[in-house]
Amino acid sequence: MNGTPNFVEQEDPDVWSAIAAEQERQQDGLEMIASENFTSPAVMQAVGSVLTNKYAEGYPGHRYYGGCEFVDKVEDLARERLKVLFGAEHVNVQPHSGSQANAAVYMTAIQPGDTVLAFDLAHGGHLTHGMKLNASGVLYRFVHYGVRRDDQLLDFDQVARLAREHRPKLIVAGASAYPREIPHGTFAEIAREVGAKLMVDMAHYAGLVAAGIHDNPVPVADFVTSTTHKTLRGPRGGIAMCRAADAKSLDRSVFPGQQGGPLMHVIAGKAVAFGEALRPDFKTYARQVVANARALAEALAAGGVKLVSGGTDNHLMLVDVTPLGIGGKLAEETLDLCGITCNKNMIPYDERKPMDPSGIRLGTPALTTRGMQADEMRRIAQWILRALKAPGDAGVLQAVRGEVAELAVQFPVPAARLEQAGVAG
Ligand code: DSN
Repeated sequence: MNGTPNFVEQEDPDVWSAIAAEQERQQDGLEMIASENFTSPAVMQAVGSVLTNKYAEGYPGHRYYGGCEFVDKVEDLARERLKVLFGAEHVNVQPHSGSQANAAVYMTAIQPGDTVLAFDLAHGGHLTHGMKLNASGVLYRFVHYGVRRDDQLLDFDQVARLAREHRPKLIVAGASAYPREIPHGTFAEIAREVGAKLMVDMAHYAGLVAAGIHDNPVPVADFVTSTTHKTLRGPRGGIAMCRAADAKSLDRSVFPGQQGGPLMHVIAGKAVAFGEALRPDFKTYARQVVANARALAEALAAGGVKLVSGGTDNHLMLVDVTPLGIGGKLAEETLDLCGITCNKNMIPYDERKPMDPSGIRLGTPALTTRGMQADEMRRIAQWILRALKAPGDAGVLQAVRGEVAELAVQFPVPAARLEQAGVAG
């Protein structure tokens, strides 16, 4: 492969310079956005393959275009591997994103105007779970449950009470900023009691489920959706799963319900990623993600910040930075200056505004992919604390930036392997 010409660089230096700068940013900094990860070089090559040229509306064996024999094979590989990974009866690998996977399940399970019970965005939910400006909130009548004020854990008394009061057709479980394992069986019991269907959006923790270290919602939920690019470490995209009885209806809701032609190059990347997640070393990776999150959380808490729910048992934590006398916006900007990327985040019952909330969200999936372990997490926690305790001190921030760079260089991102092979990353 050495010496493969870089066509982007040769033919479009403007685009290439942005790609190269992003590649450098990913290598030189510490990516702690909980929903991000680094795919393998194999996934990147599959996504950058000739499959991007192919239209394949329909499903394997039933396409609206000729010449689909090879993309059929790719989609079948992705479907079969995904079924094995989660023990699902039926899977659909075509959703372009988690949002489209969720929209397809809504279209399958309920009618416009129906009532849905889901996790409040302000407590850690997701905008496709009924935020009023999202299509979900426009089309359906969402009612939201949250976490308890005292321990910041899911309030199942409230879930049950709201379910009995509103008799939703669908209950949605899953979160994008909840640091604890979600007991899907408890949601299933409440759904059964009120005659609702259960959908679990496991986008954030799908990789932990695949590795067998978090509760698998597939046996108890009617529908399970996910993205493929977070802890699952695949290309950017979505998936939806259901029981055999709903298979036809779900497939119709994805295509033609939500989308036209599937992104076959991304589906190839999904197939490769599912293959990787089936290997024993993915379990080791996922266990390390959780161990790293715990080490980071303990070191941060010992240093004077508050953690929502007191800690974490998954890949992320929500850090209330207000005990340090700052808000989430300044915390995000300060860490950015140090080469540590994260996002400001509302904490439950936040009295501050979404654009400058009380917290930041930190995750360990991407750093763990680079090979970092608990020792590195403890060092990073000290840098985070030093920076957040002196946000206006350029000297401190510069010193932290230097230490971040020294650590980063020791842990190459997977794309560096493509670069070494002479392939544009
Ligand atoms: N935006 C994603 C996240 O950061 O959690 C969820 O879709």
